[in-house]
Amino acid sequence: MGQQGVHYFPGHMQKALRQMKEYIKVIDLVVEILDARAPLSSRNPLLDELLGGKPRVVLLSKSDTADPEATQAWVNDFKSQAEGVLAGNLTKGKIIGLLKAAASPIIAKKREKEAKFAMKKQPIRVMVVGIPNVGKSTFINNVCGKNVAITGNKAGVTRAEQWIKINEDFTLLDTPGVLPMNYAQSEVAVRLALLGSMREDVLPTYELAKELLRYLSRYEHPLKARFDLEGVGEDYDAILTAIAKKRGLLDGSVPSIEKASYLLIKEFKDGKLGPYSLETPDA
Ligand SMILES: Nc1nc2c(ncn2[C@@H]2O[C@H](COP(=O)(O)OP(=O)(O)OP(=O)(O)O)[C@@H](O)[C@H]2O)c(=O)[nH]1
Ligand SMILES: [Mg+2]
Repeated sequence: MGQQGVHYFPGHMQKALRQMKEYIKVIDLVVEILDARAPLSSRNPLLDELLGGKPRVVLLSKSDTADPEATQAWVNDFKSQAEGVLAGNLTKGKIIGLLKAAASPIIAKKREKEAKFAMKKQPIRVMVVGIPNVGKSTFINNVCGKNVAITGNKAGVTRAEQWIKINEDFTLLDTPGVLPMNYAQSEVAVRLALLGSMREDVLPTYELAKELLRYLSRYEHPLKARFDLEGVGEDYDAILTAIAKKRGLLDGSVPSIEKASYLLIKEFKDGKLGPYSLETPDA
């Protein structure tokens, strides 16, 4: 991998950051969503700056696709940095109870103030932030109990902010995913490409697949069952060739390492390979 950093900052992100700077003034709570498979790489220091001292709940999304031990370690790790830390599968189960519990001190404070000044009860305003594809819109749909925000497994689905009133306690603000401007460490960009949070062409597909295999090699037999890799060994080309054979991915009559690389990355992104993480707090 080259030593050069990666620069990637589309115009809509610049605009989103500007608008979030305005909205933050009226926000009571920030929910920062990070991908549980790489919470550190999916943190955006630009957002840190912008959010200042606002109360924050960190939510590790896609925990169903991450190594449960690593996720638990991350939850403990983030506890000192936020009002609350949650982890979950945003496509299943009910998140609203968790959000309520995490936000209850903030709601109580607001109610106290409203009572003191005989003001009408207002929902707290919650801004949902994070880099692209971590599940911001999915979180909002989950809390809302119906599909009000568009979602999709690629970066940049949400292009503009959207307020959504949930109930008398919550109004949520969906925001477009924003990435840091530069990645001094291209390793971070590689992880984000593997999560589908960044354009994939930071590296050629084959190189990216090899990086993924390197991450997975921390786990015992990570792909054996899924791709029938009995006796294939640890050589990356041999693994990719076996995957190509298993799935009938050919170039003419030859197993295609390129197509296998693409498939492997896609399945990881979709969380189909198994619960594997790219980062642990102790690494
Ligand atoms: N397995 C799994 N998939 C999830 C989870 N949360 C979100 N997804 C999927 O991840 C993809 C991205 O979700 P979105 O909600 O569109 O992400 P976003 O953060 O709003 O993305 P942008 O609008 O592009 O910034 C979708 O395919 C979701 O179905 C989760 O907890 N588990
Ligand atoms: Mg979105």
